[in-house]
Amino acid sequence: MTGKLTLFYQSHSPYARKVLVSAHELGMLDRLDVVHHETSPTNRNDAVFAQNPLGKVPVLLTPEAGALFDSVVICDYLDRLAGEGSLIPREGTARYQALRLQALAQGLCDAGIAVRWETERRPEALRYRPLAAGQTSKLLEAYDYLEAQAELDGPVTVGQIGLATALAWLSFRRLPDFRERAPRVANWYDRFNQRPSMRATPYEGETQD
Ligand SMILES: N[C@@H](CCC(=O)N[C@@H](CS)C(=O)NCC(=O)O)C(=O)O
Repeated sequence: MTGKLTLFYQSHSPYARKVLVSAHELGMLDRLDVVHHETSPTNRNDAVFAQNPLGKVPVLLTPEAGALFDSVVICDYLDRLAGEGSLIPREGTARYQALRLQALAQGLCDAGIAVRWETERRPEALRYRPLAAGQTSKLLEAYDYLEAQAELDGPVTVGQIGLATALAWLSFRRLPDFRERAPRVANWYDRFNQRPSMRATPYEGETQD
């Protein structure tokens, strides 16, 4: 297949950046038309809803499978299209390590977004502190888990990309820092962050609720 693929992207979305970094790592950047879209559950984007009933980015418009979402599915699609299964190992323990790490990275972003609702995005009178505290504890537990258990060396996987783009986003949004709590992870992140795929895709912009 040689046609272009359209990616509904957002320059401050960790999920969208995971997709773009994956495309970069797979050498597929020239296959993508990247179109920026602002999204928020309080600020409807009709063009995004037309492709994804959840109204979220990223979305990838493909010729044969229609509009694909979410980022997990899109990364799988790109990895298969590239043909080598390099970001998502096809078999064995390596496959499940990569997928588990991706799941953890998704959870970091989900929890981070939830914290931001309770600390910044929701009107002040509606913020609920116990929820912010509960979501923050997920971030901290995840940092401890990563520091103690994550296998971060070896070939680049979708799990590593997800983690790096999640950690970068948590820093970008000044959410609880991982550096002191997880110095081994921070060390890995600093090295990963130097990859051309990361350097080419910095976060910018504010959420428009
Ligand atoms: N699980 C989804 C999450 C996507 C997501 O939450 N995207 C945010 C941008 S960071 C969004 O579009 N939010 C709009 C909304 O929640 O309505 C994925 O991995 O792609």
